Amino acid sequence: MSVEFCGLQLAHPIVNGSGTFDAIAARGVFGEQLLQEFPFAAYVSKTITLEPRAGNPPPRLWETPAGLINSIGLPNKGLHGYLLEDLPQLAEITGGGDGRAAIPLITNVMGATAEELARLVEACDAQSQIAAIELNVSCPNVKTGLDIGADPLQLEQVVSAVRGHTSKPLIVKLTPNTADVPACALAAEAAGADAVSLINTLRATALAPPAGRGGADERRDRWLGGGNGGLSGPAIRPVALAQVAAVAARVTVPVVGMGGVQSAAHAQDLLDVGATLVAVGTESFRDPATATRIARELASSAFTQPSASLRGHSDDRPNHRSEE
Ligand code: RRO
Repeated sequence: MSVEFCGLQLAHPIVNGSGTFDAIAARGVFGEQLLQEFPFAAYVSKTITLEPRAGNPPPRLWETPAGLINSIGLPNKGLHGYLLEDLPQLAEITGGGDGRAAIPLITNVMGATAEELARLVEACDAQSQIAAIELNVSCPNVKTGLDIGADPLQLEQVVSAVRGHTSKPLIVKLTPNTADVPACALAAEAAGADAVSLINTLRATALAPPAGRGGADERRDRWLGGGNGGLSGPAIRPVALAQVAAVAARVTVPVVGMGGVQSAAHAQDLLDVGATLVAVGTESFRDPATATRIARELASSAFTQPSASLRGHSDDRPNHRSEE
């Protein structure tokens, strides 16, 4: 069941979505049991930025009937704090030893400019405990205000600018909030990305309950302190499946698929449309052992690597597009 991903040998194809499993907090709760039975075949850190960030004001979460809107706002200790405080702990958790295999550690970074991202990537490249780097390109460009990853041209420029700063595998986490996700995936690949991951959360919002003042002109406030947020969970699974299928049909680099995965069948769907790895996200908040269960179920079922014919078997192939 082991899987090769960007030169890394993984025990199985299930990883975590960045920011959805705090391994340091989990170790505090589950102790050594977490190390003995780590749920993921590779561990992706939450997003770090150059400078520390406090994150968005509360409320940060809103539950929907089949999902979760978050507006966390990437609170983090900044690069220096991550390297000094978190990385040694994460390296201990994922480092193996005592009969345990090492779990590759992937650090997720975000910057508002190519220069910021290049500094983050270079700093991660110097750390032997970090196996790979994931670029979160959902950040608004400081000049245009548009998400860096939403525009293929801008994405290609940014990935090209950081590519030379690391020899480690570079994964580009694509945004789903754009017109042509496969075009963005192709741009990332052309600029030297070793893999792409998708989907991040879908832009969403929620209104606060009416204050009860009444009247047709009552202005409802946004519920989330940050205004808008991102929707995850089962509600987005069909969207994720469509976007992963569309991207996997176009790129040659491996694809990490995610979005609403709760079961081995959901993971298998993403593998069947061409994902090499599958990430579990929101479901880990409900049950932190979800990934362990899914990996076991996949191992005990007729799990197979997706065949080349399946990868190409999509209505998203270029020659199936109506405009071509
Ligand atoms: O921190 C967040 O609010 C956040 C990030 Br960086 C992200 O990439 N996706 C998301 O849903 N929330």
